Amino acid sequence: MMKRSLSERMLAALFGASAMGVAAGQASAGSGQPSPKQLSFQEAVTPIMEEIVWVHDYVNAIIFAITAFVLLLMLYVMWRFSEKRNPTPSRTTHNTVVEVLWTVIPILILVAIAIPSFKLLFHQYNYPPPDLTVKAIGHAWNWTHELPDQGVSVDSVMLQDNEREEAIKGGMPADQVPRNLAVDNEVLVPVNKVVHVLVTSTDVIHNWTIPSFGSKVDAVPGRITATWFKATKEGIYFGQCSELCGKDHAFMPIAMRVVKEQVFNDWVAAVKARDRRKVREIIRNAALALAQQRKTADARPIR
Ligand SMILES: [Cu+2]
Repeated sequence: MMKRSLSERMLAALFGASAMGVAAGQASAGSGQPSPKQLSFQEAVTPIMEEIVWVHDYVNAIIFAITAFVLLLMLYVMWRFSEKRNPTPSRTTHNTVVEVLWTVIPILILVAIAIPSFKLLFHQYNYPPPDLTVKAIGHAWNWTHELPDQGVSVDSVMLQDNEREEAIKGGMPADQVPRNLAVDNEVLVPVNKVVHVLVTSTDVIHNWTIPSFGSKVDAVPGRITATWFKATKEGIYFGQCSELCGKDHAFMPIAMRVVKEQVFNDWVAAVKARDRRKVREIIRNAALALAQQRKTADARPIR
C-alpha cells in the first residue's frame, strides 16, 4: 500500500476526511499505471519524479494559502464595508504602506516558487553519466526501443483485448497487463542505473512519457531529443504517447520493466539470440517475482 502524497492529504482535508477515507485504498497513487479514483500523480520511482511531486505539493500549499487569504479578505470586506455598516465610504485613494506590501509580498512569493522550480529544471537537464542508453523511436502508431550499446532493438505494439486475455492465461498477472497499456514486447532496464533516453520519430511528432519516471519529451522526426531517469524501484511502468499524433495516438503505450541487473543481462542475451520463448519466460518470471513482492508488501501493516 502506497503512502498518500501531501496534495492528496490536502484534498482529503478540504473535501471531508470521512468521504475520502472510504476511497483511501483506491485513492493511493498507482504504481506504474493509473488506478481507480486516483488523486494526484502515479507513484514516483525516480529522484526527478520525487522532486516534481515535492515542487507540485509545495506550490499547491502556496496556492491554497493565497486562495484562502483572498476568500477571507473578500468575505470580510463584504461584511464590514456593506452599505448598512459603512454608509459613508472613506475617500482614501493611496496608502503607501499597503502599496509597498502588495508589491513586495508577491515578489517574495514568486522568488520562493522560482528557486525550487529552477533547481528542478537544473536537475532535469543535468545528465549524470549513463549506465545505459536507450533510443526510443516513435512511429504511427507504436514504439521501437533500441539499446545501441547492446545491439538490441525491440518493437512494442499495444495488446488487443484478446491478446491480453491470452497473456493472462499464459501466466501474466492481470494487473501487469493493464488494458490499453500493456504491449507485446516490454523493454527491460536495470534498477538503480542511470538511463539516458534519446528520442526521435520516423513520421510525425510523438512524445515519449512515463509518469512514474517524471519523463516527458517530444519525439521529433529528423531530430534527437533526450531525457534521463534512474528508476529506484523494481516494477513495470507504463506511459503513453503524449503528443496528439493522429488516429491511434491513444493506443501507442510504452511499457518499461525495471528489473535486477542480472535479469536485464539475461533478457538482452535472449533478445540478441532471437529466442522468443526465452524472452517470454524471463519476462513472465520477472512479472511473477514482482507480483509476489507486491503481495508481501501489501500484507505488511500500513504505516
Ligand atoms: Cu504518437
